[in-house]
Amino acid sequence: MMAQTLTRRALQACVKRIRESAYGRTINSISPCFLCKGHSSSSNLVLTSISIDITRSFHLSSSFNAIKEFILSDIGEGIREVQVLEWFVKEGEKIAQFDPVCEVKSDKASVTITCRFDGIIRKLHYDVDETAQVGKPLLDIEVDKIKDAPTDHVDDVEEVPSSTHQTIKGSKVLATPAVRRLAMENTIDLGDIQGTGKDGRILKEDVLIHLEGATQHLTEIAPLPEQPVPNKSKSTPVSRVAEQSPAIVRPVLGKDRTEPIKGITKAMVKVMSEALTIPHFGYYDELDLSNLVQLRKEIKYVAEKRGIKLSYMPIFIKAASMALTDFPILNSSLDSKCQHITYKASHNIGLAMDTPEGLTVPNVKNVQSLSILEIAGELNRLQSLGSAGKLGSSDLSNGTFSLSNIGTIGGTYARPIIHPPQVAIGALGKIQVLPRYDYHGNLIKAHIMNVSWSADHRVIDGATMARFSNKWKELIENPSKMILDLK
Ligand code: CO6
Repeated sequence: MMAQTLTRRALQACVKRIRESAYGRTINSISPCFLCKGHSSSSNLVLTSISIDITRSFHLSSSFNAIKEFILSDIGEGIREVQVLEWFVKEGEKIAQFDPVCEVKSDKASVTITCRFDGIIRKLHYDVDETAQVGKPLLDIEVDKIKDAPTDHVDDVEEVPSSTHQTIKGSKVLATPAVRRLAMENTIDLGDIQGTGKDGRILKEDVLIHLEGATQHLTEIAPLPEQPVPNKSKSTPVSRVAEQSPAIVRPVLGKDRTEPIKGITKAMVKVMSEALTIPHFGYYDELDLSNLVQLRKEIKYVAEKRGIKLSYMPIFIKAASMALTDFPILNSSLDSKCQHITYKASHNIGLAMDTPEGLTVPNVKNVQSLSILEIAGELNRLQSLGSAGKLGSSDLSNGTFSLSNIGTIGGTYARPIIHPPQVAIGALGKIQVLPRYDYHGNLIKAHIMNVSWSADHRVIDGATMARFSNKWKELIENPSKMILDLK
């Protein structure tokens, strides 16, 4: 056996077979013919080189009894919980590092979670559709005890320069800068936390669990609001007719259903509650789209030939970007304390999208440097992802201005709600053929669309909104004027 040589490929195959057969059970002996069966002996790689692997495989199987909790790590963007959409694994199944485990959906995007260990799935902590908590176990894996799972808690593998070690209560607190930042942002003293990482290192999960414990404690001690006691002594006067006629009892068909708010609705609750703090003002106008309707008829087929569906939306979006160039304050964001306004360099124009899961607002990035056809292509991509419920967080984040084309469904005017931290949004009504007078006073058929703007009155005034709207309207009503400034 020692003298036999194998090709590198064959060697890898051997190791793989040993691992596979050793996985999850105890191997007491490995015979040479098992190893060498079917392999050529033409290479210069000596079999002894895999003796370590054999031993490792042997140990791997014999020590497959450490159950490790796979904690759902921080996904970022302040996401604290996710909905489990699909499991890719079953209890009792073997899994390897980086294999996909499940798909989860936050209020922002879908994410595929991959495994951090080699092992056997022992327990899935959630059913499909249940809400999984960040920082809590997602599943249990039986792992190799001797293998130190290197990618466990990716954040915590980060090296911390010794100078950043903080001395609390006479002892060093081990934590990565990210964990320290998280603790600092939540005014948590790291000395109060017992680290569960290597050598007592404090992990992000430890901070989150500590934080959650504190929140729970607060909820527990908060007094319940006093309920008003109904005054039974006062009787409501009822008419004699009502007294005499018996109440009509109608059969109840079905029963009430209460379900948790989740997914996109949850995001809507959050964003709209935040938007309530913004003093909105509205500005409305009417546009004659007759020229644009004619132009789109002519260019729609050209786009189609290039595999792109061209609706009006890419033109509305491009015109908005061109107008924003003249009114950059409408493409800005306001900080939560209203101390600073940031003029955004990119025109990332969000569009309200009606998807099977509800309203979502992906955005087309850097519209200022895209052609109308490129915007249309991007819109097509976002629409197909939206209808499949697969929009990613990069598509949904960093929008700087928004448009909502509710006219595809119906309606004329609307009152759109600003998507914080943005400062303005426009809602577009249905394009209708209506009678109007032309420049010479003749009655004509016109394609009319209404626009309803909402802006944050803390930083935007009505005149600015009106001037911006005029500029946008001029471009939409006279699309040939757009050509001059198209980039
Ligand atoms: N009127 C009439 N017809 C229209 C309009 C308007 N305003 N806009 C587009 N269309 C046409 C469009 O040209 C297509 O016609 P064909 O090209 O001849 O097939 C057709 O309607 C369908 O367009 P489609 O939806 O495919 O594409 P479009 O690029 O126009 O819109 C979208 C994309 C993602 C904006 C749209 O699909 C959508 O989801 N709209 C609903 C948005 C929504 O739910 N907004 C409400 C947010 S909450 O704002 C809010 C204040 C409240 C009301």
